[in-house]
Parts: sequence; structure tokens; C-alpha cells
Amino acid sequence: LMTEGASCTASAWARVPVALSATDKSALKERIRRLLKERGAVLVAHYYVDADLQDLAEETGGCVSDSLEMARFGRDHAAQTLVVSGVRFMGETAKILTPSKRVLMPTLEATCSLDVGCPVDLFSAFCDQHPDRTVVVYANTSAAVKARADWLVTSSCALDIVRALKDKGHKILWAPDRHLGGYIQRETGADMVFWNGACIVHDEFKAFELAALKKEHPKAKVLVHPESPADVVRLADAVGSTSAILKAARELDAQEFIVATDNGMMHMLRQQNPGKVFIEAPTAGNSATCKSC
Ligand code: CIZ
Repeated sequence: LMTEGASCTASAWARVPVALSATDKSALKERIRRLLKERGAVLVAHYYVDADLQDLAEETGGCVSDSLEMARFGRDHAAQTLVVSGVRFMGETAKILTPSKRVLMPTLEATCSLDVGCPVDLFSAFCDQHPDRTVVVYANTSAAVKARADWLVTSSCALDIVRALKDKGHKILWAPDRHLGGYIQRETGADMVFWNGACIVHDEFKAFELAALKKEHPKAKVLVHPESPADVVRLADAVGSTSAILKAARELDAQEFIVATDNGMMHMLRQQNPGKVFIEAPTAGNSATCKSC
């Protein structure tokens, strides 16, 4: 849908100039609006994607949300075609929830480092080494890895599910994010073994630099996604999923926030909280912008 005509391949998509002029951008947006309407499609976008795509999804009656809500929205919407603006596992999740609908993605080359770092054959062998453990996997995995698991969780419900399993005496095998797994283990005390994966963006947040930034902004509250390293999580005023971070920003009594999650989230944080200031938490690299997301 988004690569109609001559530019129908992912490599062609990759050649689209990054910095469009305002006129070109508005023509492209208009074309997307028209095509969505003509083809009875709805655009669902993740909080992490480009601000323009988030705006387009909202303006055209689609949604901007986390991966599970994207899939639920697509399932419940009248449209028979879902255009998923996000990484590959998000399109797969939408298809799993609504197999009868057509799911399109701008490019299948937009992958998630957690998903790519957990190939199903190796993961399956890891599970086979721990037959006594209940397998719990995070949403950021392929459909094949999900199929090998006993439970599938998002960062919004992971704590509750693992706590309930622990209370029933289960030992857990967790994949793929070792930081999120470690956070769940610390919070629940569950017996867990981990797949050794990490999100390339969240893994980059640095505690030493974050502590220094906190000193420069003593009134700022720190919001951290639990895919971040433990020493970064320890500095947080609120830890949680994308939806939990948005909720904390709306409800915490502060005007200034330091945010440790993908930079795409800044758009929704600023939209929902006019007047509040959001500062990116420091990373080892240039910024917390996942090129794939
Ligand atoms: O499930 C999602 O959408 C992701 C990737 C993160 C989150 O915290 O919502």
C-alpha cells in the first residue's frame, strides 16, 4: 500500500530520501490518506515510530499504541486491511489476532533486535535443556518463538503473569530480554533462567551519565522502560511499559521528566502533556532512536 507502483520493494523503500521537503511530505501524506480510504485500510502505529506516522494514524481514524493494543484495535476495526507501522513482530501479532485480515507493512526489513536475537531453532534447543520450566516469552519475538512458549506477555502484564506462575510453584524460562527478565525476577522473586537478549536501544542507557543529568535537573522525575539495564532502572521514579510511562508522565507531580525509552515516545509524551518538559536519558551512542522502529 505504501510502496505502490514502481517502488514496491523494501530496497526501493530504503532509497526514499530521509529529509523530505514540506511539500513532498504533505503530498506523500495525502497519497497515503487517499490509498487508505480507497482500499478500506486502517493505519495502526507504534509509539516508537516517526511522529509523522503517528499523526497520520490518528488523523485517519487509526491508532497509536503499544503492540498488543495495535493488534486489538486492528481486530476490532471494520477495515479488512491493516497497515502496521512498526517492526515485524508487530505485524505478526496483528495477524495472529486476526488471521482473516490482510496485514501490510511498509517494509519487512524493520526488525526488532530482540526478535532477531532469538532464532527459533536455538531457542527451542534452550527450552529442551530446561524441560522442568514454564516458558514465558515477551511480545518482541517471532510467531515461531511464541508458538514454542507456554505464555506470551507484554511489558504491561509480565509482572502479574510471572507472579501468578510463581505462586503456583512454576519455575520460569524467560526470553528474550535479559534486562526485562532481571527486573521481573527482582520484583517477583521467581526462579528464572534467561535467554541472553537485549534491545539495542534500551541497552544503551547509562546510569553514571543519568545520575549526572539528574543532578542538573533535581526536580525532574525519571521514567524508565524495564528493557534498560538494572543500574538505570534503579535510578527511576517510575518503571514500566510504554503505556505505564505515559500514565506516569500524566499523573506524577512534576513538570520535568527524564525519559529512558525509545525516542519515538517523546512525541506522544509531549502531545499528552503540553507545558511539561521531556529530556532524553543519556546513551552511549548518539541517541535512543532505533533506526528500525
Ligand atoms: O509491546 C510493546 O509495544 C513494546 C515493544 C513495548 C511496551 O512497553 O509497550
